[in-house]
Formats: sequence, C-alpha cells, structure tokens
Amino acid sequence: GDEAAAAAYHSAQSLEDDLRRLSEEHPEVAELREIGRSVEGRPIWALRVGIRRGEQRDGTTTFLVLGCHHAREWLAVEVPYLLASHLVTAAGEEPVASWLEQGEVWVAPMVNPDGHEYTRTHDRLWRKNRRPNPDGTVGVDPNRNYGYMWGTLDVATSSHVPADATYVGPRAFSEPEVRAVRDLVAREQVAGVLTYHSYSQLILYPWGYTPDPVPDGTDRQQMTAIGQEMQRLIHDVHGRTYTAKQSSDLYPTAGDTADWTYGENDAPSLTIELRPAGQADGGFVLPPSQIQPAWEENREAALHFIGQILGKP
Ligand code: 0X9
Ligand code: ZN
Repeated sequence: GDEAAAAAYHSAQSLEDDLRRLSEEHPEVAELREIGRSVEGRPIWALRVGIRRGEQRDGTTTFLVLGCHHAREWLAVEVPYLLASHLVTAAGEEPVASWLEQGEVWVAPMVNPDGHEYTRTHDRLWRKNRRPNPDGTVGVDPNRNYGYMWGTLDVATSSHVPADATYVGPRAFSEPEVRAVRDLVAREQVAGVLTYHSYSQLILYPWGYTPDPVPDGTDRQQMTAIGQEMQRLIHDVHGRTYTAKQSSDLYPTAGDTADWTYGENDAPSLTIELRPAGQADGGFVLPPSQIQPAWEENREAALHFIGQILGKP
C-alpha cells in the first residue's frame, strides 16, 4: 500500500541518513557534500566518490549523476542512490578502482527535495519545485531553468505561464536547486552527466531545444554511440527496451539539464527516463518491488557511460 511505498522509497531525510552512513562507513572513498539549499531551505546532498584528497584533487575529472529534478519521479532517486552505493562498495575493484585514480563520481540523487517532500505529504503527482510565484501559484520546473537557450521556446512543454507544470521560471538559474548544480559544474571539471527521470524508458541526448542535431563530430558520435550501447546493456538484463533518441524527438524543451551541461560545458550528457514504458504500467507510481529490477537493468549501462568518460583511453 501507500505507506509501504513511502517507507521503501527515500524521503529527503532518509536519503541524507543513508548517504551519511555510506560516507561514514567508507571514509576513504566517499564524502558527503551539501551542494546548496532548496527554496524552503532543505540541503541538497551529493556524495563525492573519489580517493584523492586535498591538492591531489587538482585536475581530477568529474562524472556527475543527478536524480529527481521532478518531485514525483521517485524511482529517479533510487537508481542514482543505488549507483552511489555500488560505486562506494566497488571502489577497490576494477574497473572502478582505475577510474578513481584520476577521476571522481559525484552523485546527487535528489536535486528537488522540497517538491519530493510535497509528493509524500500533499500531492503524489507534484512535479516542480516549491517556489512561490508572484501570481500566487507555486513552482518552477527545475528542468527548464538551466541557462543554455533558456526561455527560447514558448510551448506547452516549456511554458512561460507560472501555473503550468513546465514553467521555465522568471530567468535562467532563478532557482537555488538549479544554481546548486550550476555551481558544482563550475567548481569541478565535469566531463560527463547522467540525469535520471521517470518514466517512458528512454535514453535522450541533446538537443532538447531544437530538432537540429548537435554539431557533427566526436561529441555527436560519442553521445549516440554511448546511448546505443546503454540501450543494448539495459535490454540484456530484463528485456526492457529503453529507446535512445534525441531529446527534442520526445518533445521540445528549452533550459533542460543536458542541453546546458553539454551546450555550455561540453560534457557529454544523457537524460534517462526510467521504468515504466507508459502510464498504463503505473507511470510515476511504482511499487517498491520495481526498485531492484530498475537498478539491475541500469547498472551496467551507467557504468559503461562513466567508464567512457573516466576510463583510460
Ligand atoms: O520534460 C522533461 O523534463 C523530461 N521528461 S519528464 O517526463 N521526466 O518530465 C524530458 C526532458 C528531456 N528533454 C526534452 N524532451 N527536450
Ligand atoms: Zn522528469
């Protein structure tokens, strides 16, 4: 039932507790970092998985994993959390050990803690953050608030109307949750980004703001090749098809995470839409029994992308 589901999925507090426990049990490879605060003042947590300390960290390459920009996408907290946990426990073994010689993985499983709490207490299907808008409505869509080509579309899927579920906000980076990610990307040398959402079973590469493909060259080659390989690796586990395609093919949006991390920072970036395939299969509301298979089917795929970025050539 609902209570069992709420207990099996993380709350903002239980995520903090579990990330803290991981960092305390594995202090040599994991560090808990507050990367910013939400509109309502909740900490936004990231686990830094790395073995280098202090000045040794100069020049380290970072792979960034994000979860739960959208409040109701509960599975998109669990998969990044389980990935963080896996990386910490596998840090001494290949291939992770080699990646951590020169690189780090940062995992922030809950970018939108206010919205997520609201889905636990008030409205299970809330999507945005909890920004009070001047017109009395609430919420900005954090996945429309990044500063690459921000605001250049005015459509139902990327809206300038504050009441709408896809409201882009008053200006780029108006939201502290999005600034937390921006500032982390500015501080660290982020060279790859994986951002988890649900649902639809998709692997999306930029652009989202235009049907044009990214410029011809190594980036386009790399992102499409990684997407294809992830599709194959996911299918191999439980037979689910996560279709790799360009974001704008799903629908057009301006100001999403991957457009900015790729467009402004040149980091190959993918958006994953997790289980299920459709609304009829549960949509955003999946029983806790789906957490483990969703993680299983995404593990090797995520590790493949990380390995392409942090692995030695
Ligand atoms: O609309 C979104 O932000 C993402 N889908 S969700 O159902 N999780 O809300 C997709 C963003 C990918 N970008 C584009 N479709 N342009
Ligand atoms: Zn989403």
